[in-house]
Amino acid sequence: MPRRLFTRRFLAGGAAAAALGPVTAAAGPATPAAAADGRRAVAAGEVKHLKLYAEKLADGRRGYGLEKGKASVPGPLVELVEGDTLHIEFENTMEVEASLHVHGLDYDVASDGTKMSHSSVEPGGARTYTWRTHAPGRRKDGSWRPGSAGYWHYHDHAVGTEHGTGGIRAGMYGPVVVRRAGDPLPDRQFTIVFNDMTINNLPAGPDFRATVGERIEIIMITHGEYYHTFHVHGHRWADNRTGLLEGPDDPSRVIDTKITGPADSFGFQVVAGEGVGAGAWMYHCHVQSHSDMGMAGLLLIAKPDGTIPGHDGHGGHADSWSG
Ligand SMILES: [Cu+2]
Repeated sequence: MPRRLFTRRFLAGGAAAAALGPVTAAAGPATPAAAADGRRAVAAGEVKHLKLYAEKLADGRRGYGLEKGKASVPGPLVELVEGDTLHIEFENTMEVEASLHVHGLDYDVASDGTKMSHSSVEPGGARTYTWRTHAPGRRKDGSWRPGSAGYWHYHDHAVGTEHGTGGIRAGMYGPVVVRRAGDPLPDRQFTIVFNDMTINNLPAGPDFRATVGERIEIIMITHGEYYHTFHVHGHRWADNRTGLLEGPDDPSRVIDTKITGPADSFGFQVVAGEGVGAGAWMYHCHVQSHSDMGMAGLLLIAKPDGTIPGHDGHGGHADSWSG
């Protein structure tokens, strides 16, 4: 059952990508050649609108959704390019006060989404939250102002306690990607959230599917009470804003594990199976007791003919994805 819910989450995320960002490949079929086609983010200073519902799911989890009855954990992926503004018409369908609080973007305190700043929403109520983004540039004093680009996230800040601890624990969180003009666009995007001892509030890590050669983007967020070590098998990335090296002299450290704590987020792009080929490539928390408790899943990277070496498609984690 949780796997079914996860599948719905993935579709919702794809819909969000199509509605909000320049990336439409996230939800649709991608070809192995797509990673090499050089698609890049374009800055257009767009003003975008989104409807977002906070809902209680049938299984007791809570989440955000683009349509009523379609809430998911994690919530829909929000994608912007530096210079974009997003107005979110937020509706709280739940029996308790809820909110929407974002990391990394610009917003007035009225869009802070906390009880302490009086910007949460009562049961059955609605509120528009506005998120802005900006490109980097030089300040009048000569210092350099960073842009908004990055792998960020949003979450509830009101359910359960003054700080939304119960909402986050129940699944009220989601990914935000802000790109810089010229950033390469991915073929597929996967959101992985370490929340206490779960991944995406599931009893065992969800599996993700891609094809060798596709440019996949992983958005990694941490919530809850614990620190974790995120690790992917067979793939490495640069420990910088995009996960990609700028050139031969880029000093960014290349890694395949990253320590992450509550409310951290990062992301990166890799070419699926580059130099290692298709396979059932694990990703997991490398704190050993955490992986033993279920914090492990698979990147199922298929050959162009759809087969996955070393993976039994009739058992194990992949069942929810076949069919
Ligand atoms: Cu862990």
